[in-house]
Formats: sequence, C-alpha cells, structure tokens
Amino acid sequence: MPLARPETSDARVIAHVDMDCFYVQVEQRKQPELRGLPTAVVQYNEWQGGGLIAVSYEARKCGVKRVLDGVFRSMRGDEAKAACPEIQLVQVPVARGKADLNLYRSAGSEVVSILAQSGKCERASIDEVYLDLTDAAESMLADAPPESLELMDEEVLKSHILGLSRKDGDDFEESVRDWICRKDADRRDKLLSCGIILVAELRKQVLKETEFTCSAGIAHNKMLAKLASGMNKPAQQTVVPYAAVQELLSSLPIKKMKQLGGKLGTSLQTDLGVDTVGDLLQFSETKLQEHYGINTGTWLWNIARGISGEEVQGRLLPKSHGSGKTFPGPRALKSLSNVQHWLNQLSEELSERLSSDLEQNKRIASTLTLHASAFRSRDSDSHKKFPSKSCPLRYGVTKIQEDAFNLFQAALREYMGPFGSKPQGNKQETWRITGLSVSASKIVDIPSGTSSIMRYFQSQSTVPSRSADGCVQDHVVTPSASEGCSEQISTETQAVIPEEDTGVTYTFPNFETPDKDVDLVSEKDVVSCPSSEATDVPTQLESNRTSQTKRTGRKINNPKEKNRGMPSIVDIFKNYNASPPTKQETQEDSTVSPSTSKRANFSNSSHSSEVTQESEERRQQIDWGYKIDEIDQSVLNELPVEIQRELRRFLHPNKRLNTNSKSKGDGSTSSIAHYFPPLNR
Ligand code: TTP
Repeated sequence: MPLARPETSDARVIAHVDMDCFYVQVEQRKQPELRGLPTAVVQYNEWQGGGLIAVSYEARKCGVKRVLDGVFRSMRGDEAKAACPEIQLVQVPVARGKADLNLYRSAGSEVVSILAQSGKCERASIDEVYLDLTDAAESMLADAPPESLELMDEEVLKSHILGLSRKDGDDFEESVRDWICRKDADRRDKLLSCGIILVAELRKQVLKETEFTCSAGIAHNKMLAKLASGMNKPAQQTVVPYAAVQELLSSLPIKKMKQLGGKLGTSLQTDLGVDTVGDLLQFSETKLQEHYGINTGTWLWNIARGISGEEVQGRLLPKSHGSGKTFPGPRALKSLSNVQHWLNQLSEELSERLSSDLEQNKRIASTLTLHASAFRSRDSDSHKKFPSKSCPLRYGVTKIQEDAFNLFQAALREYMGPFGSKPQGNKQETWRITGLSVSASKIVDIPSGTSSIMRYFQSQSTVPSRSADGCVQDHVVTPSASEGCSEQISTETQAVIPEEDTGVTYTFPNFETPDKDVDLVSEKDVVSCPSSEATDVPTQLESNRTSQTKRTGRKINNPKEKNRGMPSIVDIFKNYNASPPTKQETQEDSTVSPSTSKRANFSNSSHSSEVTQESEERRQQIDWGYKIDEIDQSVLNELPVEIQRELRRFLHPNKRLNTNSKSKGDGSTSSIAHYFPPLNR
C-alpha cells in the first residue's frame, strides 16, 4: 500500500526539541564547577582516556569533537587533552561493568514532562522530543495573535527564520519581529509565528526548571522540524516557513536526510546520480517506485517536496528497553561462559528497567530480542551477520537470563553453520563476539479487564517459542523494510533493535574499532524507516494458543473454555514458579509434552471447575513462586466470577466460598503489579 499522501494545506505546527551536548549538561548540573569549562563525557573504558560521547560547545571550539573526521571512531580522551589541555573529562556512571545511563534517562524525562504540558509530545530519544503545537498555535492565533503583542521576548527575536531576507543594515531582531508580526502573512506562516513564540517560552521554561539548554526546529512537519533543530546550536531555534522548504532541500546532501545515511542513500547517489534531496525532484513517483518499491518510491517522492505525513505520536515513554555492550579488539568474547556472564549482566539491567517501567508506568513488554555482532576465524564470508533472535518475554531476571542465553546459542548455531563445532582441516573454527545486547519490545499498558489479566499471567509462564527443529524464532525484517531501509538491517556492524518506529540503531563498531559501549548510542535516534517493521513473533496469546492446542492435541470445544479462550487460571497459578522447577514438576510437565518439560502446564484440564484432591496435593508440593498470603486477593475481583470461585477454592480449599465478590471499582482492587515478582521480591 502506498503511503497516504498528506494534506499539504493542513498547516500543522511541529517542533523538534533537541538538548544541547546533553550528557555534558547533565554532568555539569551535577558538578556546577564544570559549567562554562570545556568538558567532555567519556565512556567506560580507560584505553587512551576513553572514547568521547558528548562534548561541550566550549570544547568544540578548541577542536574537540565526538567523531573523528573520515574515520569511524570517536576521539579518545587523550586526543582531546592534546587538542584542549584544559578539558575536563567526566566518565559515564558505571554499573555491572558497563555504562549506566539512568542518570541521563531521568534527566531526559524531566524535560519531557515539562514539554508534554504544551501539546502532543513524542519522546524520540534520550534527549529529543517532537511536539505537535497546532492546537496551541491556533488558540494563540485566535486569542492573541503575534501582531497584537506589544512586547516580544528576546528568545523569540533571536529565532532563525529560513529564507528571511534582510536588507543591508537591517537589524536582525527587527527583521524577525517584522516577519512574525506580518499582517498579510498566510495562515501557515501565522501559525508558525505562534509556534515560534510557544517554543521560545517552552525552552525558557525547560532552562528554568532543569538548568538545561536546548535547541529547536519549528516547521509544518516532523521531518523539516528535525532538520531545522540542528542548524543553529546551542540554545537557539530555527524555523522553516513553507516558502523556504525547496531551497533548504535543494542544498541538503542526500546522506544528511534521516534514513538516507546508509545503503538507500548510497544507491540514490550511485544509481540515480542524486546528490541532494532536491535532486530527487527530477524523478517521477513511478520511476522512484520502479527502483525502490512502492512505499519507498512514494516516500522519496514526498520527501523531495518536503512532505511527510508522519504524525507526532503521543508517547512520553520509550517503546522498548535495551541493554548492550561492545567488546572490541582483544576484548572480544570467545567462550560461552563469558558470553553467558555478560548476558546475565545485561539481562539484569534489562529486568531492572522492565520492573521500574511496570511499577511506575504499569507497562509490560512481550518480546525479548538478542542481538550480537561477531566474526569467525577463517571467515570466508566476513559479512555474514550474526542473526538476531526473538522470543516471548518472561519476566523475572533468571528467566530473562536463561532465555537470552538460549537465544544466543540458537543464533550461534545458525551463524556457525553445520560445521561450526567441527574441526575444519586441522583447525577448529572459532568465533568472537564483539557486541551483545538484549532488548524488550512490544510494550503495552497493562490493560484492565479480565481477559487481559489472564493473558498477563500466561506470559509469566511461557518459554521461547521454538520451531520444529527446536530453534527459537528469528527476528526478521519484512521485504518492505529491506526494500528501502537497508541501512537498518544490512551492515555487519549494525544491529537493529525493534524499537521505536523512530528507529533506534545500535551501532556496533568492528572489532578493529575502539571501544564504544553500545548502550551509549542505543538511545540515539539514528535512523528510521517509514515502512520498516520487524515481523512479529506470534503474540504471546497466539503462540500460547497454538502450543496449547498442540500439546493437548484437541481443539477447545467446551463453550465455557472457548469463552475464556484460556486454560484454567488455577493451572497457571499452580505452575507459576519463580524458582527453577522441581524435578517432580518437570516430570509432571513432561507427561504433557516431552518437548516442553520446563513449560508451564497449560493442559486444558477437565478438572477446571473442581479442585480435586490431586490439585490440593500439588498445591502443597509445588514450590510456589508466590506465597499464598503474599497475594493481594482483592485483585481477584477483576476476574470473571467462575474463575474467582475456582481460584478462591484453590487458595482456601477448606473455606466456603463467597461468590458475591465485590465489584470492580470499589477501591479495593489492587494493581496487577502486586503480583509481579521483580521489584516486590
Ligand atoms: P546528541 O543529541 O547526538 O548529541 P549531544 O546532545 O551530545 O550534542 P548536540 O548539542 O550536538 O546535540 O546525543 C545526545 C546524547 O547521547 C549525547 O550527549 C551522548 C549520547 N550519545 C552517545 O552516547 N553516543 C553517540 O554516538 C551519540 C551520537 C550520542
């Protein structure tokens, strides 16, 4: 399906707000004595003073920069000192032997919470936000249009307006004021003028409340706003009026456009001879579609005209969580035990973040993905990519650790191929891992209501879905994604996290390149692809249903069961077990299906309406993940009556049941989060 062609007449007011040298500002707020001094934040790695990841504008003036020109590597602390002897180097906080970005994440959240008050707000990365200010601008235009303002803030008058022509001798600020206050301006420009005033106010508020400066771009769509925000930094704002769009794009190098920095951009250069975005104007939409497919062709046709229908998503929270680390050069991992050690660390961090997301935001993630970068000895195919693997996510640190390691092993088997473990000639082929990351995606709010609560429990008990050959599900990319956005998926040094649709890319340096903690770049919005969608692993529910049918070997015909579409909740509780399964339990489960020995028993037992003696015995035998008295039973009121009854019988087998449970919303209903293990236990 081609992309919807946006209404160009629809004058929206979109801002892209980008913090200036963000990590440096966060560190300077922590240590105010560093303010105004050339400062850089270096990553966790002492080799040659550590790689620079954020550089203050004072240091930039002395020639210190994050990335060295022409070389894919960051400047090292030692090199920065040589260029600027007075530079202050601050190391990122460290936890579990790797960079800990929590300080920066929460600083980013402070900013988001201020900006979110102004309109629809989308957190695009750790330090970037999109705002849709259309409503606010329209209200301002109706109630207090710019031309009616007697005084205009200095911050407004410092704005850069693209295409604003000034006669010699004209005062900059006067020209800006005149442009903003033009009575004969069209509605689009008038709305942008309101946007200029609103954004200047917001930036001042951010500074006042957080002590951070930021820069902003203001335009009619996200793409143009993002382009503009980086044009005048630090602490400034740039506006793209409709009339200035073509000029801006005609000089914009194709590779500078978001999503065109990789293979697609290269192909446009080499195959179509395109140097700037404006050069694309010479090609018809059909021609571009012939070359790059329908979606990408239309997208290219649109961006050449500055058209982008991408909406600002009302999203203040990240769309996924990831934790990663690189192991460059001699530090590449070469044994499974080392890999497992690091996966344990990464999983621990991921689990912690999932827990606080659950606790604070009542959100759960459903997919766990493992990415790695690697190389092999005697590698004939040096570009072979280490496959990424996904599976349904089970909460609890040990489960994540176990699943992550299983995913890794499945990926490694595939990477090494059939002869991987066997000697090749005289030598055994070996592998090296230069980057590892785990991520959790498909994050949703915990839905209220009954089916959802069960689904939630179910997700606690599943294991990575395996295909017939026992392999975990691949994380693959749809043809439409590969069609146009190959930079996301193709290079050996990149692994894509199924992240925000703004596309967060983890950039793993080659093993020759110096160290770079992967999570330092992981939260940067590097590329995104309009049509890129990782193929979903089956949803938790679907995969559970499928495996349920398979294991029981029959369809669910009982109408009661059908209604619920789920196994008995008692079974789920019985088998929920935070600690490793007991031998007995494993044996019991394996009688359901030998291949699922560790899986929870979802067999649709005929005893669902009666607590049998057998289940009472099991109740006492099984090592429960939850102590019964730890369960907040008020949450049971959220369940259908028959399940409440079943569950209460299970919990209090000797008590007579009162089925007239309190209805929902009586104040006693507790959050599902009470059941959740990581933080509470
Ligand atoms: P950026 O917004 O790219 O850069 P910046 O905020 O440091 O500077 P600028 O004023 O030019 O926007 O990145 C935001 C933070 O993300 C940055 O302070 C550090 C971190 N980061 C990394 O850790 N690694 C990276 O490769 C990049 C690009 C950023």
